[in-house]
Amino acid sequence: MEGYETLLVRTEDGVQEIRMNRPEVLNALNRTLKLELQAAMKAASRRSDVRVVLLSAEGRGFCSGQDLNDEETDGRRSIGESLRTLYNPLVEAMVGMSKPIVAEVQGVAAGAGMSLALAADMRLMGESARMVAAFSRIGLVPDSGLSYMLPRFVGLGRAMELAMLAEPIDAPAALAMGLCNHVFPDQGLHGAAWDFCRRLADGPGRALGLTKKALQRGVELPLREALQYEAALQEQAGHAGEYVEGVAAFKEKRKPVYRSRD
Ligand code: T3D
Repeated sequence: MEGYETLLVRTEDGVQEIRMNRPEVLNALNRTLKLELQAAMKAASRRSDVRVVLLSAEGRGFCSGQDLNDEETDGRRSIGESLRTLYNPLVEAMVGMSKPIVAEVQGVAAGAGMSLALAADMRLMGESARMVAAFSRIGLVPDSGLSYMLPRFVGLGRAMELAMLAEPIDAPAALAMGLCNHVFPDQGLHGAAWDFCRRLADGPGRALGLTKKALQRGVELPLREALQYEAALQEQAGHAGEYVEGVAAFKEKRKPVYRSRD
């Protein structure tokens, strides 16, 4: 375990679990949690023994968004400033990290909590989990990347409805819309999330980091530029030991080994 006030962090088998730990408020994001998440993501990015990040949460909810008791809510505070200094750097640290991030969503992911789940690269949900774009319920607009992510996942029309009506999206619906990758029984979710992350950690870490970049850019770029970007990334991957090992393993009819297990 590493020393944070609002996070529990442990690293095992190349996976670092960053676990939000304010269960009494369904992991609402107070200032400390936002700063610690930002610091933990940056630290995970730097550590060579961390190949995959699992973003999880303690208690019955993943994250209920902004802590509505932590800041003034009388309409005078600059929420823009709060986003620019606390939320946006966190989302950018996650999206920019050249390692896979998996969000394990149990219970509710609401408001900025849903944004954090969508900022991860993949999402696993418990069967009773739900996402709520709760912003409009309190007279706000989608933030922390939700306005960017949601239409990319579900299309513009659906995103409008989800953001405006802020109805809960249950796990089967989230799966059907592409908002999550897999749904597991609630009791088995955490074990399944670790197994999923271990499989990623066994993969070619450098190539997976480049894959993340390629797909992120792929949804933005015109075809010709996407092809050029792929070629540039493949040039990097093709000069790395992982490629040599992958091809050698194929020829020797064995499983490739991409990380040391000591
Ligand atoms: O800086 C900025 O402000 C900009 C950022 C904005 C980004 C945002 O995230 S805006 C959206 C903020 N979030 C919300 O509006 C969600 C508020 N919460 C809820 O609507 C509900 O709590 C949930 C739908 C998330 C869950 O409902 P339920 O029935 O499962 O649980 P509950 O009983 O409502 O909550 C349990 C406890 O957590 C409760 O405390 P208590 O009564 O047991 O002492 C509740 O007050 C507390 N809690 C839940 N959400 C928050 C919270 N406390 C502070 N802030 C919260 N967001």
